Amino acid sequence: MTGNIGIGFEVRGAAGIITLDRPKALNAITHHMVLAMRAQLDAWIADHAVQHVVLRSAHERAFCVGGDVRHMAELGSTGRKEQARAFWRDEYALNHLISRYPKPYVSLVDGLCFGGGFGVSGHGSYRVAGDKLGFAMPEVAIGLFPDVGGTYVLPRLPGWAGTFLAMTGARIGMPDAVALGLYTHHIPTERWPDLLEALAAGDEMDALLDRFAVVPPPPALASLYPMIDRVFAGGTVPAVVAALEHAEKGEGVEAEFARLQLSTIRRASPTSVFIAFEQMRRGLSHDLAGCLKLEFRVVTRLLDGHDFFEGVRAVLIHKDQAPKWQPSRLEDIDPAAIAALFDTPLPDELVLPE
Ligand code: QUE
Repeated sequence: MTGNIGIGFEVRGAAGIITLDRPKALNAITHHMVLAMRAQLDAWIADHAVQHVVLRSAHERAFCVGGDVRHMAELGSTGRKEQARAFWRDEYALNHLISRYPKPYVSLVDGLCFGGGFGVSGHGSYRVAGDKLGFAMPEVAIGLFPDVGGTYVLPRLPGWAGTFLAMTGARIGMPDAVALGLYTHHIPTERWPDLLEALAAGDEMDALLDRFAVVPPPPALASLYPMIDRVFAGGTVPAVVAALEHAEKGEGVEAEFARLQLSTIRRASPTSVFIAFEQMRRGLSHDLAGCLKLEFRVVTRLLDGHDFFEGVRAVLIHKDQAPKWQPSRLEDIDPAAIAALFDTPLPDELVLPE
């Protein structure tokens, strides 16, 4: 059905079904996949046979681990930055279309869902989490930042959970992801074939999802959210780091959690950590389109920088996990330079429909 292009489309009864199928790259989204998905979604708007849309993965291990950043880094480092920018332009426009799609749009998400995988699922009207969901916005680890509308979604999560997820790239499981509202329903993965059948039969999506949904187990982080809210409310990156340094001196699960988050933040690109923090500070003042427009400015500027290429090299290509960031320390980041990444307009800004 899906051939070798990484994505397949099928109309089954009342359901338009999109299947991500690029197993060797854990469904990392290529420019081709973005364009094919866009064209199909546009066509299904006027197709009266299609009552609702379902996005799923062909594989258990991953829903989608993000955009095809390896290829973007290659394009950017070999004189083809405009091709890389065209990918992000089209990806963000797809994220935006999904947020305002005129038919019910549900993603069935199990396994890994990172970055760009959230971009094609998280803005839809319904988001179903399976048992083995692993959600993260891990871009700070590769010198990027939590884009695809992360600027919009993450600061709107309860408390300061979004700032925690953005600055650390922490991976959370299904119960936490549902508790935070990233997903609207938990439906056990073994029930998905029946769910698809009912969607194909034309059952109304809202009632159907409620009928299949079950209550998730307690979130792993439940006891830590009060601490997360205290620490990540810090107001500046140095204040958050100082709060974590204070918390790690204690004992028990909170100190252990603080140590883990500190080591994660210190391994990440310092520039990316500051960008992620700035996204959270600004996101509440913009709608999704405004947030995506800011992200397009930032990603464009990062193509002229160092850390994105170094991060992809160290984490995804050589896998030495030893990126040499520039600047290398959080102390060396100039907040004004970070603000300028967001504030400086481009000659060719991302333009999205009203
Ligand atoms: C952060 C990311 C990505 C990531 C790892 C991060 C990302 C991405 C991939 C990825 C993984 C496996 C592949 C591939 C890409 O990893 O966006 O092609 O085979 O796509 O820490 O943002």
